[in-house]
Amino acid sequence: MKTLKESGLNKEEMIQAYTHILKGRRLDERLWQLTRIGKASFNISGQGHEVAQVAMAMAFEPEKDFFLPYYRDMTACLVWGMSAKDVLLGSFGKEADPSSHGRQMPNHYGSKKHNIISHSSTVSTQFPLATGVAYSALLAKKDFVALTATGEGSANQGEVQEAMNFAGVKKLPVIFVIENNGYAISVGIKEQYANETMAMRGPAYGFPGIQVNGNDFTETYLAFKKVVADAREGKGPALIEMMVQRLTSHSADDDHTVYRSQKDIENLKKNDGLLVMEKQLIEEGYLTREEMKDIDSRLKAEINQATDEAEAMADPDPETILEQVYAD
Ligand SMILES: Cc1ncc(C[n+]2csc(CCOP(=O)(O)OP(=O)(O)O)c2C)c(N)n1
Ligand SMILES: [Mg+2]
Repeated sequence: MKTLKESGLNKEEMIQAYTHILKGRRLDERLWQLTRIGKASFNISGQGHEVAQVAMAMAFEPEKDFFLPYYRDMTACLVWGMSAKDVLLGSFGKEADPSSHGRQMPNHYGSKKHNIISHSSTVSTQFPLATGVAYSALLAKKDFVALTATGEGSANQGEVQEAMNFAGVKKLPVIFVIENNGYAISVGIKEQYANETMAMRGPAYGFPGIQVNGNDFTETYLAFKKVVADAREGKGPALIEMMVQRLTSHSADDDHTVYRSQKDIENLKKNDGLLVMEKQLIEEGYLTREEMKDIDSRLKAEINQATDEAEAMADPDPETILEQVYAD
């Protein structure tokens, strides 16, 4: 593992990174609770992906770069500018939900204001869109970069290969990410792909493919810093495979104890990226346990308030159901 200091981030930025990671975890726990008390229809968690997602997103410039996330990317969307309330509005299906005005399922994050382009439930369809966004940067001679992510199972969809191939041919400023958590719902990686790593598919399309330990904040952050700088300079795309863990069931609608042993689940929890990061922060003198507790209390209060505010907002009017869905 690399030290946090090696990231080159200053103390304030590192505490900001930790705050995003913890906020992602606490907000996801709230979304999960809402499904259990029947107030939200669905949730799909990024628990175990948060460290990697924050390291990834912090390497971009959200004011000008575009993010085309997948359903587990809530924590990265927080770094990109979405608020806890924005996320909660989507889970409650409210008219003010910035992702789809309550028309889409929860967790299909989007925000016009924050350059986040919402995706379809058909996995990986965001990949060709990201290639298109990057192509527009080239045609308009702008220096923004597109970022898109998907899971390792979904990376086997045909359009992922098409998107990466075209981006390679045109040397487009797009970073493709595979968040490899070892499972596609209940299917393990041995049944998903035969190549040794997912990262090795990058060179097959003519650009770098890098595998990182997603629990290693610095390794992940530095890998992204390099490929984002290269993409901005016109050197073309990159593929980054982040090795992460899915600490929960696939979604609120399945039970992973049916296809994972109790021992496997316990081992995952022991290697939880949040705990790894907390240990590093203490050892390297960024934060004390007390200071972490204060941040946690502040985040819990913020999320409680955001929950109350979002819940009190108006539901969509059934008469307007086709608005916000189709272009006029
Ligand atoms: C084209 C398509 N096939 C199947 C599904 C159903 N589905 C949704 S998520 C998922 C598993 C995806 O696994 P992975 O890509 O590894 O991502 P993870 O959920 O593990 O992050 C499947 C099969 C879908 N939404 N779209
Ligand atoms: Mg997976």
